[in-house]
Amino acid sequence: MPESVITIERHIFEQQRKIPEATGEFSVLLNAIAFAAKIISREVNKAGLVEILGITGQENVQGEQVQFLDEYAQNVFVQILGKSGHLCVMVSEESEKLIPIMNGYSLGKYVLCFDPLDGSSNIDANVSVGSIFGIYRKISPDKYGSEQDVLQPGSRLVGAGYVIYGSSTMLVYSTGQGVHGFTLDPGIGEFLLSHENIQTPKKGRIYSVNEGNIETWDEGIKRFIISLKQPEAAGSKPYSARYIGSLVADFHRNLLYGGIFLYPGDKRNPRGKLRLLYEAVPLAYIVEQAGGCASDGFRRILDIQPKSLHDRVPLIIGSEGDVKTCEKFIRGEM
Ligand code: FBP
Repeated sequence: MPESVITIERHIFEQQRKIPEATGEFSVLLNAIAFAAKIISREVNKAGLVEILGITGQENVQGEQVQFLDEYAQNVFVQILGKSGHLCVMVSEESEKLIPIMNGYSLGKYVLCFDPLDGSSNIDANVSVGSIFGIYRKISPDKYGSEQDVLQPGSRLVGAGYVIYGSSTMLVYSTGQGVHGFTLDPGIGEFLLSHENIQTPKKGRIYSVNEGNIETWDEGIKRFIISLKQPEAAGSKPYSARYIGSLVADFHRNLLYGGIFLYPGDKRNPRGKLRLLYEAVPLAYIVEQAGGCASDGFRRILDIQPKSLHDRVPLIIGSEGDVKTCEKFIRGEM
């Protein structure tokens, strides 16, 4: 076995060793997330073959149709992470209320915010989907976790990441010591280190936005997107438009190649569509660790104080140079 083969378990353990006061609890939690991702990946990969495509007929707290795979992924996270013994409470895109730890299972000092299956409206078309997660430390004195423990600004995260279920399944995470990507080798069922210390280019060549909404955008965003199409403004040749409509897939591509993803607020939804706690914040943590930026056009995403579990936030995320330029257009400075 070549020395360079590093499993995610070993990597997490080596990261832990760099923190003298670490107890190992956090490592167990991260490994539980990797285990949940393997199970979800197995179902996603064979989705076309088994009765798991399509909708349940239920609507979630966002008013969206719940896909069978959404429900499946939600249950996998709740069962595996809820029984890990290291969480005091969870919040998910698929649950209106806080998810308490099941009776009979020990409580831990961490809080998990997650989107079990992001981009799920793309599943039936076999388009890449993902899971997103963010981890905080418990801050409230109560035995059981509470809203106070969940409604913390992203700057208090102790770790975050996402899983992309695409041509291969990858788990990308950070605990504040760089961003590392692991590819699942289905043959041995192991996440192996494939992208160490990911750094995103300072400026990209790609922009990702649903231009179908252009008529409802503010002037600043409109002018920014138009500027990316004008070679003289874009610095040489125009930026390329790439939009999958699956946040994790769009984010992951831009993280590796450089570029900017936008889901701005608009006249219909001034707060945009994406959720702060379990979509924008974990990805903002990752992009900043990789040398990029994330803002709502005016504020750093990680500085925003959440007010409720399912807050929405305009999201502008990606290469530093592109996000900063976009902010200038939004503020009318360009
Ligand atoms: P969920 O599937 O988790 O609700 O995610 C929302 C999402 O599908 C993102 O993945 C994606 O970036 C966005 O909505 C696409 O929205 P739109 O179809 O309005 O462009």
